[in-house]
Amino acid sequence: QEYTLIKMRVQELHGKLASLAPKVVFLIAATLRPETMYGQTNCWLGPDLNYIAVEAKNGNVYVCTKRAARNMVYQGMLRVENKVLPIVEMKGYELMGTKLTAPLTSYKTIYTLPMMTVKEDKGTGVVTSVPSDAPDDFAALINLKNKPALREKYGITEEMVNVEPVPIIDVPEFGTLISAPSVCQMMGIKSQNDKEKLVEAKEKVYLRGFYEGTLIIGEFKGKKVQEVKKAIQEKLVKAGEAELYQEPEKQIISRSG
Ligand code: ZZB
Repeated sequence: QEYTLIKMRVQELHGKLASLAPKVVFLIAATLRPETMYGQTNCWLGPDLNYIAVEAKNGNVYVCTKRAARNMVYQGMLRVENKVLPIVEMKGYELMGTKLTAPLTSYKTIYTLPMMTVKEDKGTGVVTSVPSDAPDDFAALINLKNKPALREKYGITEEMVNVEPVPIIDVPEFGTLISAPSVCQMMGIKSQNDKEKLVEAKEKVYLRGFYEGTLIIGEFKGKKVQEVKKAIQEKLVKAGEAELYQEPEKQIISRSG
Protein backbone atom coordinates (compact mmCIF):
# COMPACT_ATOMS: atom_id res chain seq x y z
CA GLN A 1 0.00 0.00 0.00
CA GLU A 2 1.57 3.30 -1.06
CA TYR A 3 0.62 6.36 0.95
CA THR A 4 1.47 9.99 0.33
CA LEU A 5 2.75 11.57 3.52
CA ILE A 6 1.52 15.15 3.71
CA LYS A 7 3.79 17.47 5.69
CA MET A 8 1.68 19.72 7.92
CA ARG A 9 3.96 22.34 9.41
CA VAL A 10 3.56 23.24 13.09
CA GLN A 11 3.33 27.03 13.20
CA GLU A 12 4.30 27.58 16.85
CA LEU A 13 6.16 25.12 19.05
CA HIS A 14 4.34 24.93 22.40
CA GLY A 15 4.13 22.40 25.23
CA LYS A 16 5.83 19.11 24.48
CA LEU A 17 7.03 20.45 21.12
CA ALA A 18 8.71 23.57 22.58
CA SER A 19 12.05 21.82 23.15
CA LEU A 20 12.34 21.06 19.43
CA ALA A 21 12.99 24.69 18.46
CA PRO A 22 14.66 25.89 16.25
CA LYS A 23 13.95 22.80 14.19
CA VAL A 24 11.06 22.78 11.72
CA VAL A 25 8.40 20.35 12.92
CA PHE A 26 5.72 18.61 10.82
CA LEU A 27 2.78 16.39 11.67
CA ILE A 28 2.92 13.76 8.92
CA ALA A 29 -0.51 12.70 7.58
CA ALA A 30 -0.84 9.51 5.52
CA THR A 31 -3.32 9.73 2.65
CA LEU A 32 -4.37 7.65 -0.37
CA ARG A 33 -6.03 10.73 -1.89
CA PRO A 34 -3.39 13.40 -2.58
CA GLU A 35 -5.74 15.01 -5.14
CA THR A 36 -8.10 15.99 -2.32
CA MET A 37 -5.56 18.11 -0.45
CA TYR A 38 -7.24 21.24 -1.87
CA GLY A 39 -10.09 20.48 0.54
CA GLN A 40 -8.24 19.98 3.83
CA THR A 41 -9.99 21.73 6.72
CA ASN A 42 -8.26 20.22 9.79
CA CYS A 43 -6.06 17.38 11.01
CA TRP A 44 -7.25 14.41 13.11
CA LEU A 45 -5.27 12.79 15.92
CA GLY A 46 -6.39 9.96 18.21
CA PRO A 47 -6.49 11.65 21.63
CA ASP A 48 -5.33 8.52 23.45
CA LEU A 49 -2.76 7.33 20.92
CA ASN A 50 0.99 7.68 21.59
CA TYR A 51 2.97 9.85 19.19
CA ILE A 52 6.70 10.44 18.87
CA ALA A 53 8.88 13.10 17.26
CA VAL A 54 11.78 11.79 15.17
CA GLU A 55 14.41 13.50 13.05
CA ALA A 56 14.04 13.00 9.31
CA LYS A 57 16.95 12.67 6.93
CA ASN A 58 16.27 16.18 5.65
CA GLY A 59 16.77 17.67 9.16
CA ASN A 60 13.05 18.30 9.78
CA VAL A 61 11.27 16.74 12.73
CA TYR A 62 8.33 14.43 11.98
CA VAL A 63 5.53 13.58 14.42
CA CYS A 64 3.76 10.21 13.95
CA THR A 65 3.21 6.89 15.71
CA LYS A 66 6.18 4.74 16.70
CA ARG A 67 4.96 2.02 14.35
CA ALA A 68 5.07 4.43 11.40
CA ALA A 69 8.53 5.66 12.45
CA ARG A 70 9.73 2.06 12.40
CA ASN A 71 8.52 1.70 8.82
CA MET A 72 10.23 4.98 7.96
CA VAL A 73 13.52 3.62 9.35
CA TYR A 74 13.27 0.65 6.96
CA GLN A 75 12.56 3.05 4.11
CA GLY A 76 15.63 5.18 4.86
CA MET A 77 13.62 8.30 5.66
CA LEU A 78 15.07 9.09 9.10
CA ARG A 79 18.42 10.49 10.19
CA VAL A 80 19.23 7.67 12.62
CA GLU A 81 19.43 4.65 10.36
CA ASN A 82 18.96 1.45 12.27
CA LYS A 83 16.52 2.17 15.09
CA VAL A 84 13.70 4.45 16.14
CA LEU A 85 15.11 7.27 18.27
CA PRO A 86 12.24 9.39 19.67
CA ILE A 87 13.25 12.96 20.57
CA VAL A 88 9.93 13.63 22.31
CA GLU A 89 7.00 11.33 23.22
CA MET A 90 3.45 12.54 23.76
CA LYS A 91 -0.23 11.60 23.80
CA GLY A 92 -2.58 12.82 21.09
CA TYR A 93 -4.52 14.95 23.58
CA GLU A 94 -1.35 16.92 24.34
CA LEU A 95 -1.24 18.07 20.71
CA MET A 96 -4.89 19.16 20.32
CA GLY A 97 -5.49 22.64 18.93
CA THR A 98 -2.05 22.87 17.31
CA LYS A 99 -1.94 25.37 14.43
CA LEU A 100 -0.69 23.87 11.18
CA THR A 101 0.16 25.03 7.68
CA ALA A 102 -0.82 22.41 5.09
CA PRO A 103 -0.20 22.30 1.32
CA LEU A 104 -2.82 23.17 -1.34
CA THR A 105 -5.70 23.99 1.01
CA SER A 106 -7.12 27.51 0.96
CA TYR A 107 -7.23 27.59 4.78
CA LYS A 108 -4.10 29.43 5.94
CA THR A 109 -4.23 27.68 9.30
CA ILE A 110 -5.79 24.34 10.12
CA TYR A 111 -6.05 22.83 13.62
CA THR A 112 -5.46 19.39 15.10
CA LEU A 113 -8.76 17.99 16.42
CA PRO A 114 -9.71 14.72 18.16
CA MET A 115 -11.16 11.75 16.25
CA MET A 116 -11.93 8.62 18.25
CA THR A 117 -11.64 6.26 15.28
CA VAL A 118 -8.05 7.07 14.26
CA LYS A 119 -6.29 3.71 14.07
CA GLU A 120 -2.88 3.14 15.59
CA ASP A 121 -2.06 0.37 13.12
CA LYS A 122 -2.69 2.27 9.90
CA GLY A 123 -0.70 5.01 8.18
CA THR A 124 0.98 7.40 10.60
CA GLY A 125 -1.86 7.92 13.11
CA VAL A 126 -2.06 11.47 11.75
CA VAL A 127 -5.00 11.94 9.38
CA THR A 128 -5.76 14.91 7.20
CA SER A 129 -9.44 15.81 7.12
CA VAL A 130 -11.33 16.41 3.87
CA PRO A 131 -15.00 16.62 4.89
CA SER A 132 -16.15 17.37 1.32
CA ASP A 133 -15.06 13.91 0.12
CA ALA A 134 -14.58 11.73 3.20
CA PRO A 135 -17.80 10.81 5.05
CA ASP A 136 -15.82 9.90 8.20
CA ASP A 137 -14.32 13.37 8.30
CA PHE A 138 -17.66 15.05 7.68
CA ALA A 139 -19.39 13.08 10.45
CA ALA A 140 -16.59 13.70 12.97
CA LEU A 141 -16.52 17.42 12.21
CA ILE A 142 -20.30 17.71 12.66
CA ASN A 143 -19.98 15.94 16.01
CA LEU A 144 -17.38 18.42 17.25
CA LYS A 145 -19.38 21.40 16.01
CA ASN A 146 -22.54 20.17 17.76
CA LYS A 147 -20.98 19.09 21.06
CA PRO A 148 -19.49 21.85 23.20
CA ALA A 149 -18.72 19.30 25.94
CA LEU A 150 -16.60 17.24 23.56
CA ARG A 151 -14.70 20.35 22.48
CA GLU A 152 -14.15 21.45 26.07
CA LYS A 153 -12.74 18.09 27.05
CA TYR A 154 -9.90 18.59 24.58
CA GLY A 155 -9.49 22.36 24.80
CA ILE A 156 -10.94 22.91 21.32
CA THR A 157 -12.44 26.36 20.70
CA GLU A 158 -15.31 27.20 18.37
CA GLU A 159 -12.88 29.03 16.12
CA MET A 160 -10.94 25.79 15.55
CA VAL A 161 -14.03 23.99 14.18
CA ASN A 162 -15.30 27.00 12.26
CA VAL A 163 -14.54 25.41 8.88
CA GLU A 164 -16.80 24.21 6.06
CA PRO A 165 -16.33 21.44 3.47
CA VAL A 166 -14.72 22.92 0.36
CA PRO A 167 -16.16 21.82 -3.02
CA ILE A 168 -13.17 20.30 -4.86
CA ILE A 169 -14.42 17.36 -6.95
CA ASP A 170 -17.53 17.25 -9.11
CA VAL A 171 -19.30 13.87 -9.18
CA PRO A 172 -22.32 14.26 -11.50
CA GLU A 173 -24.28 11.43 -9.87
CA PHE A 174 -24.42 13.10 -6.46
CA GLY A 175 -26.12 16.12 -7.96
CA THR A 176 -24.08 18.52 -5.88
CA LEU A 177 -20.48 19.57 -5.74
CA ILE A 178 -19.84 18.18 -2.28
CA SER A 179 -20.06 14.39 -2.16
CA ALA A 180 -19.61 13.46 1.48
CA PRO A 181 -22.22 15.78 3.01
CA SER A 182 -24.81 14.81 0.38
CA VAL A 183 -24.18 11.06 0.74
CA CYS A 184 -24.31 11.39 4.56
CA GLN A 185 -27.60 13.24 4.23
CA MET A 186 -29.07 10.68 1.80
CA MET A 187 -28.11 7.84 4.13
CA GLY A 188 -29.22 9.58 7.32
CA ILE A 189 -25.74 9.64 8.86
CA LYS A 190 -25.65 12.08 11.76
CA SER A 191 -22.63 11.06 13.79
CA GLN A 192 -19.25 9.34 13.63
CA ASN A 193 -20.90 6.54 15.65
CA ASP A 194 -22.99 5.42 12.65
CA LYS A 195 -20.14 3.05 11.84
CA GLU A 196 -21.78 0.60 9.41
CA LYS A 197 -23.43 3.29 7.35
CA LEU A 198 -20.17 5.21 7.24
CA VAL A 199 -18.34 2.23 5.74
CA GLU A 200 -20.95 2.06 2.98
CA ALA A 201 -20.87 5.83 2.45
CA LYS A 202 -17.09 5.80 2.19
CA GLU A 203 -17.13 3.09 -0.48
CA LYS A 204 -19.67 4.98 -2.54
CA VAL A 205 -17.80 8.24 -2.37
CA TYR A 206 -14.44 6.58 -3.03
CA LEU A 207 -15.50 4.77 -6.20
CA ARG A 208 -17.53 7.58 -7.71
CA GLY A 209 -14.96 10.22 -6.80
CA PHE A 210 -12.15 8.21 -8.35
CA TYR A 211 -13.80 7.01 -11.57
CA GLU A 212 -16.25 9.80 -12.30
CA GLY A 213 -14.86 12.76 -10.41
CA THR A 214 -13.52 15.91 -12.02
CA LEU A 215 -11.39 18.42 -10.13
CA ILE A 216 -12.99 21.85 -9.97
CA ILE A 217 -10.15 23.68 -8.23
CA GLY A 218 -6.43 24.34 -8.64
CA GLU A 219 -4.07 23.99 -11.57
CA PHE A 220 -5.63 20.69 -12.71
CA LYS A 221 -9.15 22.12 -12.75
CA GLY A 222 -11.36 20.39 -15.34
CA LYS A 223 -9.30 17.17 -15.36
CA LYS A 224 -10.48 13.73 -14.25
CA VAL A 225 -9.23 12.61 -10.82
CA GLN A 226 -7.81 9.37 -12.28
CA GLU A 227 -5.68 11.31 -14.75
CA VAL A 228 -4.10 13.77 -12.34
CA LYS A 229 -3.74 11.87 -9.07
CA LYS A 230 -0.15 10.89 -9.83
CA ALA A 231 0.80 14.35 -11.11
CA ILE A 232 -0.46 16.02 -7.95
CA GLN A 233 1.44 13.52 -5.80
CA GLU A 234 4.66 14.15 -7.75
CA LYS A 235 4.22 17.88 -7.55
CA LEU A 236 3.85 17.78 -3.75
CA VAL A 237 6.93 15.58 -3.42
CA LYS A 238 9.03 17.83 -5.68
CA ALA A 239 7.99 20.88 -3.65
CA GLY A 240 9.15 19.17 -0.44
CA GLU A 241 5.56 19.15 0.82
CA ALA A 242 5.11 15.38 0.81
CA GLU A 243 7.03 12.09 0.84
CA LEU A 244 6.14 8.62 -0.37
CA TYR A 245 5.71 5.87 2.20
CA GLN A 246 4.95 2.18 1.81
CA GLU A 247 3.07 0.12 4.29
CA PRO A 248 3.08 -3.67 4.44
CA GLU A 249 -0.37 -5.25 4.10
CA LYS A 250 -2.11 -5.69 7.46
CA GLN A 251 -2.61 -9.45 7.05
CA ILE A 252 1.11 -9.96 6.72
CA ILE A 253 1.78 -8.01 9.90
CA SER A 254 -0.74 -9.98 11.94
CA ARG A 255 0.36 -13.35 10.52
CA SER A 256 3.95 -12.78 11.50
CA GLY A 257 2.83 -11.49 14.92
C1 ZZB B 1 -7.49 12.21 2.76
C2 ZZB B 1 -8.76 11.70 2.24
C3 ZZB B 1 -9.70 12.36 1.44
C4 ZZB B 1 -8.98 10.36 2.57
C5 ZZB B 1 -10.83 11.67 1.04
C6 ZZB B 1 -10.11 9.65 2.20
C7 ZZB B 1 -11.05 10.32 1.42
P1 ZZB B 1 -8.71 3.15 3.42
O1 ZZB B 1 -9.06 3.17 1.99
O2 ZZB B 1 -9.78 2.60 4.30
O3 ZZB B 1 -7.35 2.55 3.69
N1 ZZB B 1 -6.67 7.35 7.25
C8 ZZB B 1 -5.32 7.27 7.11
N2 ZZB B 1 -4.76 6.80 8.23
C9 ZZB B 1 -5.76 6.55 9.10
C10 ZZB B 1 -5.80 6.07 10.44
N3 ZZB B 1 -4.69 5.75 11.10
N4 ZZB B 1 -7.01 5.93 11.02
C11 ZZB B 1 -8.15 6.27 10.36
N5 ZZB B 1 -8.17 6.75 9.11
C12 ZZB B 1 -7.00 6.90 8.48
O4 ZZB B 1 -8.64 4.67 3.87
C13 ZZB B 1 -7.53 5.48 3.63
C14 ZZB B 1 -7.92 6.82 4.18
O5 ZZB B 1 -8.18 6.69 5.60
C15 ZZB B 1 -6.83 7.85 4.04
O6 ZZB B 1 -7.09 8.71 2.91
C16 ZZB B 1 -7.10 8.74 5.25
O7 ZZB B 1 -8.06 9.65 4.78
C17 ZZB B 1 -7.68 7.82 6.28
F1 ZZB B 1 -11.72 12.29 0.30
O8 ZZB B 1 -6.86 11.06 3.31
B1 ZZB B 1 -7.77 9.89 3.40
C18 ZZB B 1 -14.00 8.20 0.75
C19 ZZB B 1 -12.65 8.45 1.37
N6 ZZB B 1 -12.24 9.76 0.98
